[in-house]
Amino acid sequence: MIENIIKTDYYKNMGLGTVRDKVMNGERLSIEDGMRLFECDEPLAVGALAHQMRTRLHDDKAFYVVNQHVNYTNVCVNACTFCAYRREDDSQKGAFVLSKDDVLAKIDAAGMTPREVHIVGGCHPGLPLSYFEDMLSAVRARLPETVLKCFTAVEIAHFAKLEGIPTTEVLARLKTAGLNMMPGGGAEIFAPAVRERICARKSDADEWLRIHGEAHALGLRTNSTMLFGHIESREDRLDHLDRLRRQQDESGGFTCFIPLPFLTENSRLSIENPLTGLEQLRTIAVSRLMLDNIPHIKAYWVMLGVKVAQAALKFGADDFDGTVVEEKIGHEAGADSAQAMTRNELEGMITGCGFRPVERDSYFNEV
Ligand code: V47
Ligand code: SF4
Repeated sequence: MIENIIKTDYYKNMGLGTVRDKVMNGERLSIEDGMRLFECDEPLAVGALAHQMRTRLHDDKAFYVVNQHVNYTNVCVNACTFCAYRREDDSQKGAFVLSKDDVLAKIDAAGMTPREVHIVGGCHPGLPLSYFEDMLSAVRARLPETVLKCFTAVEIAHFAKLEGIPTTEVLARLKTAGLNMMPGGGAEIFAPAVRERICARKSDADEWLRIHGEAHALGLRTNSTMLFGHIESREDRLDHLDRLRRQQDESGGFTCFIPLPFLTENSRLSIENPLTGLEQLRTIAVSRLMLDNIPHIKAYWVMLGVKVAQAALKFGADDFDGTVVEEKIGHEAGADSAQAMTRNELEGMITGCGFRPVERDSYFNEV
């Protein structure tokens, strides 16, 4: 069916004939091609091209993982204007810092053996690197087979600054303590003028990308993200995707890309035009088409909501993320999705829109 749609002169008539041919031949799209896709009057045409590419890569599979998220603190020195999760200091209402035992208790309370534990938090001013090494060693002892996907590049930069050591040393020490992989958070939008207004204090694009390159050189795979639908332009999104693609050409360790739509509740960042569902889907499709060297696109149901995440599987995404267990960052910002999903629920969501559910590990090996 999809073959019939994209065989027609339809694309030529919309000025997308060359873009269509490049996608069909597996050639790289330019930033100008990306802009044509953003400006095309028909989002379904863009979605069909992205669907063609995801089908070529992954057939009718839609991946999911049995995982658990743990947030160790919400106290953060960075004060990003979009963030509803952050607290100023330990005394502010709702502030928390988990001890190593608290983290273990959350893992025990979930009552399962996750294939992946995703641990991230704010950039707390008083937690030494040894706190994170102890936490990782303890979780590793409790879950010997689980992939520990922890700490964004922004946190790694923060630990290095507090300790007065290079980020490569932080990564090496955390790897020794049990770290297997890094999540993709903190990338936001790379364009400096936007970064200045949404997350002025934290790592800039060069630092974020450099740390991912360092992790890749150490044999740690990482993920990547983009926070969109706030004050950035479509040009900024394409610049972001292009920078990720160039980093991947150099260091090759990105496993997946996660487009995160901005959720507005409890945020200090006010925006004029809230994202439509269609613009979310179009951005996911353009991401699939631009990122020809990143194998997977995650439809993160927590931030997108289950229904948009399901539709995203037809707009280039191939992964539904996971069981999650407890989520704070999106829910503080008004996410109306559940906190957790069971394996059966995830499989039902996937089969419900015509895809084949495939359980995976963090590296996308089928299990
Ligand atoms: O870096 C913060 C984003 C990210 C808001 O690597 C917001 O597998 C929307 O990176 N509206 C953290 N987004 C989440 C993240 C992630 C999630 C799931 C899987 C993986 C992975 C990574 O959440 C932050 C920021 O970009 N965020 N506030 C908000 N109001
Ligand atoms: Fe801190 Fe992350 Fe929130 Fe920024 S997004 S204020 S770095 S917790």
